[in-house]
Amino acid sequence: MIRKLFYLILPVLTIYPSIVFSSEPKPWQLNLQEPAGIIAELSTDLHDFLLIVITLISLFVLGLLIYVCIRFRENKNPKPSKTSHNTIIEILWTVIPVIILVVIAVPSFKLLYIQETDKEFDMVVKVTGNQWYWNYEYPDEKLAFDSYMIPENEIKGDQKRMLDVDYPLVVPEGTKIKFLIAGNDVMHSFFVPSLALQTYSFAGRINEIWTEIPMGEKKYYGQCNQICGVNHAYMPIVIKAVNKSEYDKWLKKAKQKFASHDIQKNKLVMNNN
Ligand SMILES: [Cu+2]
Repeated sequence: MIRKLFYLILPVLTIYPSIVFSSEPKPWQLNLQEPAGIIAELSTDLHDFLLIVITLISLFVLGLLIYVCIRFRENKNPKPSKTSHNTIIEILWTVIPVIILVVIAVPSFKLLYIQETDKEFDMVVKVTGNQWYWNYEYPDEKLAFDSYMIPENEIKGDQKRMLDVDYPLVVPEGTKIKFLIAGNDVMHSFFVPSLALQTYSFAGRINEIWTEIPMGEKKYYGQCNQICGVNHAYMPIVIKAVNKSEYDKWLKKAKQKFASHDIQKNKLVMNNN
């Protein structure tokens, strides 16, 4: 009995940590990833609301089509009407969609406003897209490093194929971060679904986006989602949230490890463009 119970719980025990401590796409996933932070939560709410609106409209149109097909079929309606105008219906099919759009606009503009207007951040991270890796820069810490995908034949332990990287973007939990997204060559896109981050990375231009990393140690997985060349599929993004003391420890080590990285390199490239 206990043995049976153990085998029943075993898959849950092995899958559980990856559910709790990371946000990544799951096999056969249908809906959005679990939202993290206020922007992602509001985006998910808007998505769920729109899904209801779209479903109701689609069902209504489908119902009308079925009704028309049956009610006005040739053998039931041999002499078709020659009506070409109906003022009441024309007013209705103009006014009702306008009302629906206004109802959709309210939560949509609210979300846009929050995304664009918040100006208080705990830290700034500059992200630069390259063919085919990301460069992360902490301007306040004078720290920058490259982040490459771990090749399939070098994956160890619970590392995820095509998602884990050698040096993730480490951030402290419970932090509001402003991301400056730049590019060095072709167009890339910085996309982390669970944090609702998605912004183009262009050369010679800086895009801004912010997110709030919630409390809790967790890995947030993302990918470049702008087709950018042969290795487009091999430049994943890992944002690793750790607690404050862990972050300070990491920062100290990283400053030594990446001391040789020339933080000016990206700036020069940006200026030349
Ligand atoms: Cu890319």
